[in-house]
Amino acid sequence: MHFSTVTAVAFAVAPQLASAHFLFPHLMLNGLRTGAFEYVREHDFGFMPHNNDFINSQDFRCNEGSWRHRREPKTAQVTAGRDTVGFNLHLDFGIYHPGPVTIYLSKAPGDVRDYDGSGDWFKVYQLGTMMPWNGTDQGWLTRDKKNFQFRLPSEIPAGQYLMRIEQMSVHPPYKQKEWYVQCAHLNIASNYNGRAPGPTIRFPGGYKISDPAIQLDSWAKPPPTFAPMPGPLLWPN
Ligand SMILES: *[C@@H]1O[C@H](CO)[C@@H](O)[C@H](O)[C@H]1NC(C)=O
Ligand SMILES: [Cu+2]
Repeated sequence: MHFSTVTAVAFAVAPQLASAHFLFPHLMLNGLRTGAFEYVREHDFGFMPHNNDFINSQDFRCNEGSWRHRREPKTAQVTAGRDTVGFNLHLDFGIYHPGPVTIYLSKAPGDVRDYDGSGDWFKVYQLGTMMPWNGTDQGWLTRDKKNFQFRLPSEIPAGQYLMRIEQMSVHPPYKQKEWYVQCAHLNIASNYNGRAPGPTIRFPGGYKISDPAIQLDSWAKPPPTFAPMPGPLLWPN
């Protein structure tokens, strides 16, 4: 499904859906929004959310159908310690969904266009709630944001990488969540040759339903006052 088809259907069928759900087709590169799917691997799930079963699927890496789109995007040339990267939502919408946004990197054995994301992932970005947090949707720093950017750390070995963004929406009842993931293609120039980035996890397997982040109950009374982040510690740590 191509971007134009997705948006055309969204507007024709249910305009509110286009703003209620989302995808991340734009790589952000030094503050500039690149074209839709120019550097981002498309998938066949459009802007629709997955439920909690998704964390146990191989599609949790880069979303359903992304493998067959792997040769479509370009690979962005970037430099560790210098360039800022990230993702922007489709149509420049804000995310309108409370919940953490995390970004991971995984080094391809060779050409990232042939990499399925089955290797190790380390986390380089996360955004959660204000501290302290009063438990409301308004307290999420991710809410209403449309792009998520960070400076690439210097401590990344040179090579080609999948960069994966994930949002876990916490608004469904109790401990149910909605999941959104998308991957971009990076070729990272770097002089770093220190210890390997970590801690690392794999997808699936790296997340469990029992993880504190997923156990967050946004419908609890009284409301929660702390929202643990999904996944391991940030690199560098
Ligand atoms: C919770 O915090 C947010 C952000 O500061 C604020 O907008 C909202 O009014 C607060 N809500 C309550 C019920 O305290
Ligand atoms: Cu939703």
